[in-house]
Amino acid sequence: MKATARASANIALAKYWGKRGCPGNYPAVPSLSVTLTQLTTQTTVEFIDRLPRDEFVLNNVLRSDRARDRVGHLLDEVRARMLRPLYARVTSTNTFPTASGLASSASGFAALSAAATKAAELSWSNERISDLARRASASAARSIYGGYVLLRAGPEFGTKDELSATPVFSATHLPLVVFVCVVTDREKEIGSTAAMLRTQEMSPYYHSWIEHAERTCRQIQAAIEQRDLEHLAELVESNTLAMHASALSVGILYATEVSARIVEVVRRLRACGTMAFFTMDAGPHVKVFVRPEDATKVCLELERVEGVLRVTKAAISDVSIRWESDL
Ligand code: 2P0
Repeated sequence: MKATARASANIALAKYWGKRGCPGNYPAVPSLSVTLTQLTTQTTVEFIDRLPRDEFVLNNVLRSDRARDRVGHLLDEVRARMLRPLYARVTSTNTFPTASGLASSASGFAALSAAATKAAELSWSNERISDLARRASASAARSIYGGYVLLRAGPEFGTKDELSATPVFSATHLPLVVFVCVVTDREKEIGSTAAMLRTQEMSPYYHSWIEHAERTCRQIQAAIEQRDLEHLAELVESNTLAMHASALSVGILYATEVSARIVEVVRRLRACGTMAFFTMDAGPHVKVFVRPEDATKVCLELERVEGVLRVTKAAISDVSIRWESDL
């Protein structure tokens, strides 16, 4: 009753920001992401006889806080399907630093969902594992698959239906290099779950954001299909700026002056004919997408920006979940 799985982080080109009112963690908007090479979480789940409660060790630290409770809730869903439910020891390691500019909840809950269902000897499909991951953290549903991955919005009214992500294009359909520009080592002050809830409760722009997100996600998928990088660049930037504007309207400012400087560099590169575009998540770090042939030149420019601490390079991976036998 033990299994190990590894899952990759992802970055959304069309953002998930906002939840449906019904229980079950259904997103209010569709989102579309790319799965990244190298930046992974590896998780081992072992269901153990007579363990008095779930244990969660993250990056060699035993956790007894909200992180452990979130892991426990996901395990409860798995236990509900086990003939003999047991508590589990969960050991998880990120292959990227916690302050690397990438949230680890997507790869973390994806690896946990894969490892937990296998350890419980449930032969679940990827769709069902993706649905399980989504209930814990919606972006984790996308990290079950490689390439370009779509997660639809949840139904508007109460439901218990499955909602899983779907791979829509392979990495080779439109290969891009991603630079994660890390601008601070400080933990963010407000996490994405709390921030998106505050946005949906209080922002005067929330309904505009929902409309914009639905439209731009559709257009982003079409631009990827047509390999239309110019249009894709405009749409991805518009989508992330609208998400940040909705958060800003309730007093949440994630971008810093360093983020703004990176955005300026990306705009200058594009104005001078180098295809580059940016996106930002619930933090000040900026992710920059470029063609593989422009990667070296763009990396030098990004590393030179005042205040940038590190630039991590990744590509799009066609695989996300790897099992112990493949590691
Ligand atoms: C995304 N983010 O699409 C967006 C963009 C942050 C900004 O998905 O509440 O940790 O656990 O479902 O998945 C981060 O949100 O939120 C996120 P919950 P999650 O990548």
